[in-house]
Amino acid sequence: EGGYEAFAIQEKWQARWAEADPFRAGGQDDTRPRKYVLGMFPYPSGDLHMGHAESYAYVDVVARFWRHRGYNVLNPIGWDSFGLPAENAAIQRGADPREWTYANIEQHKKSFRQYGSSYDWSRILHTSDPEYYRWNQWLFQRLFERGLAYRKESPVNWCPNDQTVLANEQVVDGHCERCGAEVVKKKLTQWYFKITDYADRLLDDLNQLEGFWPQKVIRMQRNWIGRSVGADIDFEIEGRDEKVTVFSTRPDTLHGATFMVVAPDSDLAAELAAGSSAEVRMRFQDYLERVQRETDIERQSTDRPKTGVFLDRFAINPINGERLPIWAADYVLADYGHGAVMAVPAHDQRDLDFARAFDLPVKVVVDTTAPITGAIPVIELDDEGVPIDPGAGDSLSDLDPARTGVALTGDGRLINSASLDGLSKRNAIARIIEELTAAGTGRAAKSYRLRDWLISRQRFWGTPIPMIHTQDGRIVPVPEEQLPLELPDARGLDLAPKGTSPLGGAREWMQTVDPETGEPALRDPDTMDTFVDSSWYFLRFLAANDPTQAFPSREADRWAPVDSYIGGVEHAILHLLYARFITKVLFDMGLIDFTEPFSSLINQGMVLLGGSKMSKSKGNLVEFAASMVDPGADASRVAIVFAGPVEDDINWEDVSTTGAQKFLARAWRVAKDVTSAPDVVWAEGDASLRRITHRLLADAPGLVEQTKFNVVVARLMELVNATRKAIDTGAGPADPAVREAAEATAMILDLFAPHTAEEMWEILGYEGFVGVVPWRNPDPTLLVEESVTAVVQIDGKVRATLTVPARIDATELEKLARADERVTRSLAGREITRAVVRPPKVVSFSTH
Ligand code: ANZ
Repeated sequence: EGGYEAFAIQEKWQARWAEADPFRAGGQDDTRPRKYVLGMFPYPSGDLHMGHAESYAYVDVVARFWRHRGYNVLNPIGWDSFGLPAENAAIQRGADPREWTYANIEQHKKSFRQYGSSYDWSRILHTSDPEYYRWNQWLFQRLFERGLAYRKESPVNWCPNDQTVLANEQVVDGHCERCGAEVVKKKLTQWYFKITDYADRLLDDLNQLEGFWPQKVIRMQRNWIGRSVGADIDFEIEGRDEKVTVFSTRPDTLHGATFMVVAPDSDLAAELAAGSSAEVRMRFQDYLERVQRETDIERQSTDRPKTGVFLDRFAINPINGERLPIWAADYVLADYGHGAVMAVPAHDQRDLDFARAFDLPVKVVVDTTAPITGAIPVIELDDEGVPIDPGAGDSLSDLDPARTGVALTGDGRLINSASLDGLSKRNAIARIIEELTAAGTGRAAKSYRLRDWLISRQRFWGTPIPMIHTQDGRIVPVPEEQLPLELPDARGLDLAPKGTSPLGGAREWMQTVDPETGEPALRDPDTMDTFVDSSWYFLRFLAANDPTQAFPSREADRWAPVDSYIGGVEHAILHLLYARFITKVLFDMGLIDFTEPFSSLINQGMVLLGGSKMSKSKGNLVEFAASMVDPGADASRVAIVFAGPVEDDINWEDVSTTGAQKFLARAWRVAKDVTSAPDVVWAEGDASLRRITHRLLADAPGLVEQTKFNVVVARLMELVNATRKAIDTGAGPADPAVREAAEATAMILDLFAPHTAEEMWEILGYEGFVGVVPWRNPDPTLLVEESVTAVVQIDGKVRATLTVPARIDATELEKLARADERVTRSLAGREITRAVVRPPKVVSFSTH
């Protein structure tokens, strides 16, 4: 349609917003309730594309919505600007990572302004600014004081491509989360944050997020933390003073233990082998070398043949004094539990596979055919969904695991277990823990999959670790008045990855003094994982320019936690777990009064082109910046939001930007055509158009809160079409209902196409910004639904009639019918065996 100049409208309103700054969050004197809306901050790479456009469109929908609903909204933007891509790009170009980073940030800022995002631009932060990262250093030192930051030597994940260590969370299926290279193990001394101290709270507090975070993310975090509940049991070892402790989730099966297995790469295994014959030592060495070449994934895979070495050493079962041969085998991992297990082949599949491979005894101690009264039957399923628990009807002798090769993992009654005989699994676990505790040979225990967070990196472009290594071997914090400890100039430094931090090559920078003795000392050459930067940035926005503190607690109490956090599901564990951890630490320090950082989380799907995720490396990218010119910011946003539910992936090929352009032109034209004055009474005019307008005013808030943004756009399209019809063939352009519809359209359209909405608002005769006008309350008299009469039949006879809404659904109608007093009276206690429901008019119950 002629006349609608998308690009000119866009530029006009951006200039006005830049001048008036209408989206700055209200200060302390602002008495409106608050909402903190935040999009996961971008990494300043050079390839902003439609995937980013999607995420930031949703952020703006939510921020604008709460403003219309009368809230004081904080919606800030910043950049996660340390990290490897900048460093790698700089190495390729022989440039300074700083220059590459800040040039990209400038480009991003321009794009976000062109997109019409309603940010509070006064709070911008970049994590690579010394004003920001000095507070990372402050945080590190606080964790250090609390014993939550420590150094240890252990086998770590090493990315041979990026030449740096990685946290467990950054290893995906054995590969580097960032570059895809296969990760290897290397023994190194590194800095860790003690996230494992918080494992229980990180797990238990997920319950609070139930219903507010996507189920999938909650499940992934639960699995990642991986808490198992059971017992630690101490075994004496012949010829060794100290006992060996094993962790078991099935201490009830202790009588069925027939051997012990230790992780070949544990200190314990080496020690046990060392105390054995020369031949055993040799065989163990060979085996160990072989195991060290295996990945954790290989070791945990259940379908490969079991391997191991008998160490010719023996453990004593604390419950019955039996001698158990000790083996080293790769299916036991050194860093889980205690790196040793009591093997119960009858009831554990891995142990059974091993026992069958090496001809070790199998002793059944749980009769899984015995019924457990009062227990809810649990049917375990294998990967294909087939029940693995041998069903009732079989007798125990038919199920002998030694013969069938299938371990009996189900519930049942204990046998061959002395005092435990006859008990169910659950009761037997409780009893054995009591007995072991009384004897001092065991205790209730938990085990976690979660490991401490390895935070040091051997790369340049990150926060320097604020610690000093003294000549006499102490490690002490850089004195606080010397913070920020700034990065040295990158020029003249060799940034090429070589396995040690480039900062080590900055001779002068490395030299410092021991703050206690004044003797020469060295700095720590490593930098922090950038996930440290992003673990608390949402708090820095509360006073992004405050040089005196990381964040003011008073502002945190006012604004945080974040009400709506929006971003990609790729952060389900990494960033979101770290931010939750640091939040709890800050709570324990008394700096904030909440324990979860993000009250609700929205994960958007991906934007695909040619079936795969847009990316520069794949060359399938529609550039964010280019989309601002064609089809324009508003049309891009509308097309993306309309393309489907928030959490679904979008195929860019299926997205209709022309459809969005046409819709926006139609909406604009409606505003143009309105001929009544702004002071028209909102209570008159075409009743059917009014009903459509008011239904949308009533429904849109709920739809937005349920993130059904695409439905709101569809309903807006309906409203624009209905208004067009009223103008052309109905009440005409002067009808008050037409103005009312056009105004409501502008106000709601602001969530998706703010430039067009502002333009409409101006055309409709208003001065201020539509972006800040309060939501119009729907007129309840226009929302009354039509009602109809429904009949309820029982066994073919009409027993009751009900007055119900015309749009009632089957479930609701059946519920009303069942609850009706005449119906219950006619049933006289008989049971309904069949219900046929045809909304809105018929419910038919049968009782036989
Ligand atoms: C005896 C037993 C009998 C076990 C039985 C299971 C079933 P989750 O649930 O993953 O925590 N285990 C303990 N430490 C291990 C390690 N470092 N590497 C490999 N396996 C290890 O598993 C806990 C169970 O895994 C423990 O309970 C132990 O085997 C084994 F019928 O102890 B069980």
